[in-house]
Amino acid sequence: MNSDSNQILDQTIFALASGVGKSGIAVFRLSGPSASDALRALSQKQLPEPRRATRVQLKHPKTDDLLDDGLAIYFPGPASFTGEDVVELHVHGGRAVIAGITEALAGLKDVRLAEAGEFTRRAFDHGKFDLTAAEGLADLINAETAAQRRQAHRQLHGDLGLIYDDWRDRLLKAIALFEAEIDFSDEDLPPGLHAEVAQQIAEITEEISEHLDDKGQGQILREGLYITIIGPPNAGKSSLLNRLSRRDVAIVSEHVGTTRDVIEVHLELDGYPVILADTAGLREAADDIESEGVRRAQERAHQADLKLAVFDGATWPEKDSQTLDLIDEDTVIVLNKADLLDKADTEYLAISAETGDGLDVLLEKLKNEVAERCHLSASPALTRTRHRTALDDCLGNLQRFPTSPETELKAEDLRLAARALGRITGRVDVEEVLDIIFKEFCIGK
Ligand SMILES: Nc1nc2c(ncn2[C@@H]2O[C@H](COP(=O)(O)OP(=O)(O)OP(=O)(O)O)[C@@H](O)[C@H]2O)c(=O)[nH]1
Ligand SMILES: [Mg+2]
Repeated sequence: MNSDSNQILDQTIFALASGVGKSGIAVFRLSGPSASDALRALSQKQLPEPRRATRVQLKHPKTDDLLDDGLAIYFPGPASFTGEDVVELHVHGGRAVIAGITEALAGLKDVRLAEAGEFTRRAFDHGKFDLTAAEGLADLINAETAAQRRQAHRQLHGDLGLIYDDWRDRLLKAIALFEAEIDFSDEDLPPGLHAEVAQQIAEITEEISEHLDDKGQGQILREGLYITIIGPPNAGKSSLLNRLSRRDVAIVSEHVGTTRDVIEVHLELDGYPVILADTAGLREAADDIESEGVRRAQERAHQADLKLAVFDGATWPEKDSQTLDLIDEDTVIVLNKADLLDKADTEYLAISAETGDGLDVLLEKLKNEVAERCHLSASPALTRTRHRTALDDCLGNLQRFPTSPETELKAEDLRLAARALGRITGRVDVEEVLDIIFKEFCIGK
């Protein structure tokens, strides 16, 4: 996007806000100084009452051609989504209607098609919300499961931004105290200031560390939990993938070494998003292709949040070393082909991908494991690498603070830490420190 935002904000943008393709109703949204003029041009009438759905006939301003009969809503700025004048047109969702209105709007002076994310960008530019809320909005639109939706709502409503802003505010206050120490002689300042700054920095450091030490739950919930099925060839891994996804996705055969590529399916387990992957059977490969398959299987196993190791009940108690090597505390182990098992094994869960035996128990176990790894915690969770990177940066500076040798360097540590936090919510102006000094202290007398 062009960064010359002053010039950009003079322009009025529009876009089809509803999905593409035929639909009962389609919604166009316009935002900017000419939004109301555009509505007048198409409806050939005075503006409707603000925020009230009003029936209008929309005509092409040049040809007078009737485009559609629909509803218009006018939201005068700043009380609108973007903070600018906004107009919504609700029309019939036919291709020709949409094409006609698009063409009519694009032909108006100072009106152009919006770029991706531009409405939200304008809302941010007008202080409607911070960056984390904008990201929450994007997540809400992309949410596929109930838990993702809840997390996105929370972020959209500013819960996450509040935490980051609170740390930043407290940090700015600590900076103000610290700079006061530098700038003013001891007699002018209350005693114990130095200890107070150190104390506050220690508290913020502790809270950020805790927030970062979240095992990636929020991020896993946003992006999906990766479960990889591993095991020796022919154990029934592909059969299990098909069972769990209730689809015939992967080829199943009695041939040893059927699967070579990694096959992924997206599932929802108790509202949590899961990406389940089937992989090649682990063994000394017979050819180059299988060997590549085994390499990919191992790579996927290492990247997985959770592994599902499948042993073959027909050859039990044989356990191959390649699968054993990959098993760790993030692994659920099952014994497939329970129907062929000589005698029950009490150590592992026996299932049958063919008959469905034991699958409900396995599903229950998987749900618990998934919930543990991406459950919606009581406090808003870290959801993006962008936030994590900035928080790591902030924490690094805060941790350096106590050991930095000079006052000037210490002040710089704090300023960098505050700037890193500001990057998350989109508040980068550290000059605010000065305001705080004057507001809170009246040191200037
Ligand atoms: N009796 C019995 N046979 C099963 C069961 N599950 C799978 N099979 C059979 O076992 C054979 C291998 O199944 P697959 O699902 O292809 O096994 P795989 O682990 O994906 O095998 P590779 O892709 O070669 O590593 C097929 O003939 C399946 O029909 C089961 O629970 N019981
Ligand atoms: Mg397979």
